[in-house]
Amino acid sequence: MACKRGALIVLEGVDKAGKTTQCKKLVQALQQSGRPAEMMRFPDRTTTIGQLISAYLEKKSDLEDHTVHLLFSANRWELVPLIKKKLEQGTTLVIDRYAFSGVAFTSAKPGFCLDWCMKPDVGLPKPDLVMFLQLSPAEAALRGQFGEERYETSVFQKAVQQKFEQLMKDPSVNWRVIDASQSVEDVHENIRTQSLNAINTAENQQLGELWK
Ligand code: Z5A
Repeated sequence: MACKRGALIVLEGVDKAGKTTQCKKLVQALQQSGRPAEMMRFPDRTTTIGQLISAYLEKKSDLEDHTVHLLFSANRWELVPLIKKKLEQGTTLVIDRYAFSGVAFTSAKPGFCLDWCMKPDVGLPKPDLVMFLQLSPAEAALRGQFGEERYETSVFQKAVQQKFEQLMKDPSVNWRVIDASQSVEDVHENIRTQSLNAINTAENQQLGELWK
């Protein structure tokens, strides 16, 4: 009998919402319950393309806005063969940011529309579940100051949040909004429950194509 595929689970959210913390906890919980699971993150700064992106985010280099958008997308596409292989092998992938961040961050810049920003990511493996970790700017501020990287200002983050809200209206994507203001454990419990449902459903479904 062919093995059941793993689920593609994405965590999105505003700055400091706890995405990385929760991705790690979810992978650990799934593994401890005997389910194969691994974490990935975008941008993946380890590849050649990822290093260009990393230098841009760290403000060590400047890139034209369309160019960097396409690089973020290319960074996802270069990992697609690995993503598909892992899912086919039955491993659930928990991904820290995906195409939704790509669209929300670029379309928050002047002169960009959602439609153009979505195009390069059309056809990527479609997540079985996208959880948006919701946190108010005031609560995020309690978790520390913004860092030094590009995009880490409250004005820009507010614009990004509005773009995420537009993206979440799309019924073709299985969105769940998670209250990220609760304790790490309470947020985890919510995420774990949603993820187990998605894993069970994905077992009997073909992997979809995003925005197609
Ligand atoms: N970007 C883009 O432009 N285009 C794209 O296509 C993609 C990304 C994929 C990558 O940043 C940047 O690239 C990002 C979007 C853009 N720019 N910004 N801004 P990154 O991935 O390297 O880093 P990040 O995603 O910005 O990380 P983050 O948002 O700052 O953090 P987080 O992962 O959401 O949170 P955390 O690291 O788990 O937790 C933050 C702190 O809060 C930490 O001290 C925790 O201990 C604490 N924490 C976490 N949960 C809680 C709870 N529940 N209560 C209290 N404290 C908590």
